[in-house]
Amino acid sequence: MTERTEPMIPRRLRVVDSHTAGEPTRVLIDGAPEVVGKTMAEKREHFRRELDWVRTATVCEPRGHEAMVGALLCEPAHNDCAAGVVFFNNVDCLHGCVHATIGVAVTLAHLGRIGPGIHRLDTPTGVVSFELTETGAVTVRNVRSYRLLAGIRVAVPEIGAVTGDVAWGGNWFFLTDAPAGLAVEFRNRERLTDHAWAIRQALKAAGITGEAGAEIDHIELFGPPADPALADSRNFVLCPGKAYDRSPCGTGTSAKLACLHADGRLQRGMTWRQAGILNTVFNGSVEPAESGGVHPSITGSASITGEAGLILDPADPFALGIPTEPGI
Ligand code: PYC
Repeated sequence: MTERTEPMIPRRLRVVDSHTAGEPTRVLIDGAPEVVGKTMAEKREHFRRELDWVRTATVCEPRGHEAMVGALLCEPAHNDCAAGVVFFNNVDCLHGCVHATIGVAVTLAHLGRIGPGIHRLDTPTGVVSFELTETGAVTVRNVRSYRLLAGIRVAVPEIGAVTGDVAWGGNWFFLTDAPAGLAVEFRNRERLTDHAWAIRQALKAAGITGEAGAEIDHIELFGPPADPALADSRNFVLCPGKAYDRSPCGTGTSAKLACLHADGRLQRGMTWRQAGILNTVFNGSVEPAESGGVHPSITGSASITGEAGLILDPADPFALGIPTEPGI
């Protein structure tokens, strides 16, 4: 029988906080145990299996909150990358995360580890490159994004039939219009949450998934922009832990770009301005990918909001955070 050893829990984790278009990112820059694996996907699995306490201590209450996304900096699997990164939230690891990639870019610049130019980041969904400009804007060239299913109808209890697309943008999304009478506006965030959550449960009950049975854990609702001079569309994105994305969601915008391209509505050289629930905007464009779908580029910016040492006091009953139930 193999003996299970208790994890060595450090007393202090160093983090840099930022927000990208309103959505927070907490970058873990020091103190966490090493994540092990030959690929970033293996490192993510090691983190999920062995180091879940790092996730809960970093982004769950009492130090974090439901909307906070964590990014653990680690050794990249590809040595031409500036860093490796594993993204996580209040309930689990994410596959990819574009707003947090922008947060990581601005954090690395804040720490003096990179300057303006093009850099590569190793992530569990593949190598992502980003360009940091002198003004602090960041353009992320995201992983190949594509629409898997178009015009899928799902029966949602107490709502009725909802039709939408299933697409990959670095996470799995179901994209649909918000219903008549439910405007995509901040004041409606609780009703939008309930609506999106009901769709997510209905997709699960109907066995509608992404590729290889992957759960569709992000729901994206669309409505007209508040100001058509500033944006082409406004979205509300419900994330896996039932927090809504304060930003327009970069992987969600990538999924949207893939659908627009598949519908012939967005070509190379055009810009799609995606507003989020706070009316902040990501600019998106596409390069068609050889194997189908697109390579999206997403431009946004992030502001540093803090630098801290998180203290993990063994006498604190909540030293490792208050875990959120995945099923909520
Ligand atoms: O920007 O890709 C994104 C994202 C995913 C979840 C929260 N933000």
